[in-house]
Amino acid sequence: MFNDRVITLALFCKVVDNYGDIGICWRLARQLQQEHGIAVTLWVDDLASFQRICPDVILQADQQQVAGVTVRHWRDQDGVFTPADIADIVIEFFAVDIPPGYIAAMAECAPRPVWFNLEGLTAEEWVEGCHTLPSSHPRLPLTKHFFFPGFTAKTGGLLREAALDAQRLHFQSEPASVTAFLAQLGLAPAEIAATKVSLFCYPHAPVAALFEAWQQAAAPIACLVPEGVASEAVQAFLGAPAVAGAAQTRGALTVRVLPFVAQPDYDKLLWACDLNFVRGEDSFVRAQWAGKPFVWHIYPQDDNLHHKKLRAFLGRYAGALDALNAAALAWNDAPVGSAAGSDWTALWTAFAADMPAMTEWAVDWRRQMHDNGDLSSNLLQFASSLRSSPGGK
Ligand code: TRH
Repeated sequence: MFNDRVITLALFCKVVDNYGDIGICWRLARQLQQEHGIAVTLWVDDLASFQRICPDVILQADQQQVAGVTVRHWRDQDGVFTPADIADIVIEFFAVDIPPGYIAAMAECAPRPVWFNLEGLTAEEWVEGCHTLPSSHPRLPLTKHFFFPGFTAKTGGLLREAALDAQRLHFQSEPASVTAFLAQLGLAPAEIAATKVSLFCYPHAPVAALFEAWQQAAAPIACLVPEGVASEAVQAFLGAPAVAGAAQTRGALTVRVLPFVAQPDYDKLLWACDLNFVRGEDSFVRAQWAGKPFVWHIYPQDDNLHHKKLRAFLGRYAGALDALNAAALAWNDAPVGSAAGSDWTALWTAFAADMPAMTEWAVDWRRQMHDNGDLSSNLLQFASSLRSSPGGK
């Protein structure tokens, strides 16, 4: 237990590849502060990337308050810390190396802080066996616990704010607000009436081939691409720079470049679209809470390890949805073995026909994920159990 005082928590996040991982850490930090009243300090090494998803961030500040969270610019591994500087709960995201001085001060605390390595999301089965396992520090009297997000009750679940469902239902129940939101992003009435697809992926996705297929589609498609995403293919399609506001129609397809919006508006975009292409971890999870069909572009890893993770997820999610399975594999350049291969015209024809079934399943899946609780609450519950156990003092 934490003696009924305000709990302090430090979350260490290193940005990968421009802004990878800050999306998750920022969401987690805000939720811990807003819903659980925790005094959160988010240590982040790259403020410019952070500013992209949270425009309030000031680039020059070593320390600042953003939405109730203390943000510290994590410049290097130096720094001298005393036990008074150490939070009750310390989270390293994705096994980042916390500054040695901070760890040394952790060992001097009484009681010692609860220390987590919060891992990346994967649907692989081994996760259930490793979730919450302890790992002793080789030299210091400290124990770190692994905490895995995941898709089953034997994992930490997925990040989800308590008010998310209500916000989505409210937004979707007022068609006029949906139309106003899309119009404010620049969509023309014909695009609002079309099948709307948001597109967020890594640069190597086969976007040009997909655009080619969509031009031949049976019904109009409006593809909404945030600025900076798939720029090369988008620019080629537009025949002009891929800047926010640019749009072009060819055949059945209109491609429109949107401004890169702040996180809450990105949710609205997912809720307003009929289909979402998402990537990495946070947008992937948000698409699941949206309860709409989605295609996941997984972050590439050495030795195609990501294909294994992709298949593990599709094994849980795609079930009998063959068209979704085939499109997701082709989108990630994973060996397919189906007749369609990566013929996007064939893939899209099958996909479009299956969209009603996918939509139904997406809602069912969302309910199942709900039943696992939410990651922040699960993590705090576990932290509290560690504090109150005899070995946790
Ligand atoms: O940033 P990502 O590419 O994240 C990834 C994953 O964490 C991956 O596992 C990791 O290893 C890799 O980084 C390095 O994609 P992700 O997780 O979807 O985060 C993107 C964030 O951007 C998400 O919080 C949604 C947000 N976003 C906006 O706020 N506005 C937008 O317009 C768009 C397109 C996204």
